[in-house]
Amino acid sequence: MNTKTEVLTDLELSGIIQEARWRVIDTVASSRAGHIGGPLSAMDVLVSLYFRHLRIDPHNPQDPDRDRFILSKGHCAIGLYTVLALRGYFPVDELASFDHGNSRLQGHPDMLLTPGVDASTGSLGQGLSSGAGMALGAKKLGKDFHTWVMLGDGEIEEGMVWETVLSAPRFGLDNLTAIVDVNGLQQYGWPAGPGDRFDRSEPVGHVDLEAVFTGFGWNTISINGHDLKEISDALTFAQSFRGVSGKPTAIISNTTKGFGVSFTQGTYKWHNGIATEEQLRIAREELGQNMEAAK
Ligand SMILES: Cc1ncc(C[n+]2csc(CCOP(=O)(O)OP(=O)(O)O)c2C)c(N)n1
Repeated sequence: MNTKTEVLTDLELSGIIQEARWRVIDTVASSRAGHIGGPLSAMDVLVSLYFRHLRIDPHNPQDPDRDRFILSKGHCAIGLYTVLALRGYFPVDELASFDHGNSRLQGHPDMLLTPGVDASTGSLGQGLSSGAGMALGAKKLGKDFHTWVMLGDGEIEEGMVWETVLSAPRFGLDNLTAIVDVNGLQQYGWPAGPGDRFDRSEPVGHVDLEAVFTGFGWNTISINGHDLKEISDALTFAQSFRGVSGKPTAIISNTTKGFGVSFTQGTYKWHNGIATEEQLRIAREELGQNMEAAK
């Protein structure tokens, strides 16, 4: 397998991340569908994974020895598709077909359609157990690949997540890493309690996820999910545990929803949304995209 990944500087990686953020906003606007806030909060980690850490070959997406990646928060599909396209799994122009009826790029990832998608997701809460199954399969088959799963902090309210958090250490899955994208906001803010469903922009109470995962028997690392060095160190750390620690690893990635663009960041209102022409202009400028090349 060609696992060779070009060595990119942080500056080069930042350039890819900026372009990816722009393409998410632009694609969602032209397709008039998709999500913005979650893909943008996760983008630094997604690009770091695909351009620095995953052992993959975009020309051979079904290689049995490849690392696996599951985007458990499947509504952020446009973020994953953008990174897959930029990494060479399919032409970047194909992003324009996002969420069209006959497209390979559906609103939620479909492993049977899209090169590079390892699991179909979208019903929140299921990706970690699929990942644990893949990691267990690797152990049973004596394979050396690593399985990575990205979850949303809203998503982890689903009970099935915790069944896997409880059981993965028992199976010694040190080849499994869960990355929780903690952007502090869900679809309509943060649920506040009975009868209080919408328009909550602040989390209620604080869950110490580092203590919780550690208590369940995981290696746990907390990072700023927009800091390339912290991301890189955490992903390297997680990889280094494989075959050694006997424990799965959780990366608590603290991020800002909609990160990188002034009008999307820090608000649940851009969980999804269609940018106007004026907002597209602002986003393009703030993300440093060449005005001519971008349109
Ligand atoms: C089982 C299930 N329930 C509800 C939804 C609808 N839904 C889509 S996104 C979302 C909020 C998710 O929040 P979070 O996991 O924090 O994602 P992010 O903020 O990163 O977009 C919800 C409730 C779903 N996709 N699946």
